[in-house]
Amino acid sequence: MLKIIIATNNQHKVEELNAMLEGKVELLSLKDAGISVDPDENGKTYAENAFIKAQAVTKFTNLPVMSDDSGIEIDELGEHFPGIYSHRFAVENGGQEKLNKILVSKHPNSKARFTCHIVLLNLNFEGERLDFEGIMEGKINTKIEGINGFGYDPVFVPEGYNHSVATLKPEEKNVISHRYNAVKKLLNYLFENNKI
Ligand code: ITT
Repeated sequence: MLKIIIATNNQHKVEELNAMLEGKVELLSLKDAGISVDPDENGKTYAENAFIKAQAVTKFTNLPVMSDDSGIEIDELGEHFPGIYSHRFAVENGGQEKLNKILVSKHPNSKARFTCHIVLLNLNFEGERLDFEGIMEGKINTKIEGINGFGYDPVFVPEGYNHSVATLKPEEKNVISHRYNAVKKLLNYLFENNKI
């Protein structure tokens, strides 16, 4: 089975990606591969940051490496914001739980979207780069809701739904999420190129 190292320190991402790729790709976490890196994500786009994270890991392995850079954009906060700063924005606002409370009280119903950008390096040859992006549209909730998922999930209501992502079971989130929409493109590519 095709082996790919996933260059993330976020265990939630590893679990979601594993569930989506199960049986098709053997995903190795940094921990599985015994690699420890925390590169400076100083890019200006999801794509740049995803490349920085994957590139940092290629130094330690000959296996293909994939990374996921993701974030939420909340229209009432400005264009593409917090976007690539989603993690930092939570830290600067006293942590994710505190920020989620602020968001539902100050920006209920604001249009919002999640984006996930996946970069896959060294699949067929050294230096090869492949990019896949997925989006999930929705809005900010009027209240904190649900305990599943992570990050902004308790405050994000996907288009066509009445409740937050955190109220969905993993198997329900994993067929509508921004991450799934990116992984779907990755899987199509791997299938069409006889890799899986
Ligand atoms: P790595 O860089 O090690 O992959 P990270 O958590 O720092 O881990 P990002 O830089 O991509 O990852 O930051 C993405 C942030 O956006 C993340 O911390 C979450 O707060 C949020 N986020 C991304 N995907 C999400 C999802 O599916 N549900 C809820 N929040 C999400």
